Amino acid sequence: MKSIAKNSIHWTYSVAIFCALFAIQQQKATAATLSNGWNYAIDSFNDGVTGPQIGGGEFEFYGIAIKETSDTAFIAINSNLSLAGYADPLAQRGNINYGDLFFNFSGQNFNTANASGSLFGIRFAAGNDSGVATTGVYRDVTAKNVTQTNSGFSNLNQFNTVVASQGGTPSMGDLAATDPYFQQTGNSTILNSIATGTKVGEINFLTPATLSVLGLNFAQFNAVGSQTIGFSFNKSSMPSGNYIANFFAECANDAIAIKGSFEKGSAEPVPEPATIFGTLVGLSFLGIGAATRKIKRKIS
Ligand SMILES: [Ca+2]
Ligand SMILES: [Ca+2]
Ligand SMILES: [Ca+2]
Repeated sequence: MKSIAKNSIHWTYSVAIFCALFAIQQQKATAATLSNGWNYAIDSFNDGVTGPQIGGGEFEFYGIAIKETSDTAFIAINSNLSLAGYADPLAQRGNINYGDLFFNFSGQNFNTANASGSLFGIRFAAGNDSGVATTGVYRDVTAKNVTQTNSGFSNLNQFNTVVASQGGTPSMGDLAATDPYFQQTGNSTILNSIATGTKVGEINFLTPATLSVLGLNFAQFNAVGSQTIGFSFNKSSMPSGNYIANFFAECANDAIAIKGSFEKGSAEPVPEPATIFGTLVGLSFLGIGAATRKIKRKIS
């Protein structure tokens, strides 16, 4: 009797655990598109605006993917826009390029995070109109509008309206085209370039061959833009936790946002075991019990 009861309890627990795991898997599947460790945000394939052409032109963005190891983050972009940008003598610096890539860990919308200077940013296009001097990872970032000086859209509502009126489907990758995360209306309200920031790390460019070895495969989602741009950076340049990342063309002729999260990196400073031991011995010698308990909590 006893043993049957035990077995039945065990069985009940197993089912409960299985259900919990199943629920977690289900949640993951809807929250992110994961493949070979890459988290993909696939954009509309017909919302890039290239003059009168809607979809498939020079400004079509197809997707962004992000992967991480314990200390490195990898970014890959699939698009028709080259890293040199689209030559245009009327545009600032003679080309319409990629704006900068923003990361927002604050849980607030883009403008609120921007107002408090809590954004992170990556300048990856050396020829764009970024307000920071060199490519790399920046913290305490504020963002500016450069659509005005790159023959671009004044606001997102204008972009969405133009795309839809020509039979395209506007999309912001993991966000709906009209998601209130970004301001939709107003004059020159698309903030797509770093205005100011503090440099905290470099980026290293990756060839398509290296990205392939890392398991990247945009083609499985029919994302077949002519350009695949990739780079990596040390995760110690950014916080861990959930983020929304996004980038626009300098004219806002296409844009993508991706939802993801970084795990705590091994490169983040952790206290040296010897130091902890020394501190604990020191503190107990002084008899500061409460302080010791506090430090113990911090360690665990
Ligand atoms: Ca697109
Ligand atoms: Ca430009
Ligand atoms: Ca888009």
